[in-house]
Amino acid sequence: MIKIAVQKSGRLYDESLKLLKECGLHVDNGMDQLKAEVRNFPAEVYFLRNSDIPQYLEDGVVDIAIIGENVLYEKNANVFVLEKLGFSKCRLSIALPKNDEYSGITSLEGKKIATSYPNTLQKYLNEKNVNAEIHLISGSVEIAPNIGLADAICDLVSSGSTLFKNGLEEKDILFRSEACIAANPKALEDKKEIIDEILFRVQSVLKARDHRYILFNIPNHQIKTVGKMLPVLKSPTVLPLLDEGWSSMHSVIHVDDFWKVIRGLKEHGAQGILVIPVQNMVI
Ligand code: PRT
Repeated sequence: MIKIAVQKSGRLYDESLKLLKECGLHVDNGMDQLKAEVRNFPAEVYFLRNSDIPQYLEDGVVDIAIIGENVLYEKNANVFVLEKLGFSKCRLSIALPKNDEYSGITSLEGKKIATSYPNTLQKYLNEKNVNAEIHLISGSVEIAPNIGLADAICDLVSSGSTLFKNGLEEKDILFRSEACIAANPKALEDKKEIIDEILFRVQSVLKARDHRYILFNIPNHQIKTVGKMLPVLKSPTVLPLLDEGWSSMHSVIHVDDFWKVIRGLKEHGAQGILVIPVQNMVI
């Protein structure tokens, strides 16, 4: 039995449960439940506060967790990051009122900085040999300069709209973060097989999200040329059509190549191009 922690409610909750579901884990979670059984896998899911997860993970109360890297770094948790998950991307940044002078972190020498991330900020200030006063706030950090509580803030930014609404400007990035799967070091040894199984499923789901299955009809004389344009896993599948002189080609492409490939296919006479999401990808 493996114990998996996810955030109880908040920004990581939906994507975490979606990922577990796509990995084939059916979580029986009801409202306000702290713990849920997984019906078809030897696992229990614990719904915890994001900020508490690093400690539970380090203490071995849970074996693995879906958590923001920023929280692990802040708590200096003795755990292993097994896989970055590509969601809840954000950055921990220094921001100042829009018209304030800033020519690097040394501009904050002797100033007051409000943050919920004192350890990460202190580490950064130490690296840069800057002495500044850290003012710890647990929420709504962005109002601190407006009410005279601090000269600058150090907070998470994703779209930047909160900073904008509060007349602040992002000046420096300390840390880039995204959701990840992290594990307790002892669980990695004791429950290696089951953790490997989860990781294998997660990786195949993540890979599939980045790829599309495409199929299209192509005149036979273009097969070789078009085949070279497809950045495929091995080699595209080619099947004859009933109509003489035409074939159907099938392939898997990375989303980053998508528009370039589609344009090329059309230029070479491809017709009836179908694009299908890939559910799982095992290479
Ligand atoms: O209560 P609990 O401890 O469970 O939750 P929490 O307060 O730590 O959680 P939550 O749900 O706010 O955030 C969970 C995780 O989401 C964080 O630890 C990050 O890893 C990640 N994340 C991604 C963010 C953001 N983006 C984000 N934008 N966490 C917070 N924010 C806040 C930021 O603090 C600021 O107030 O959103 C505001 C800025 O957003 P933009 O889009 O206006 O720039």
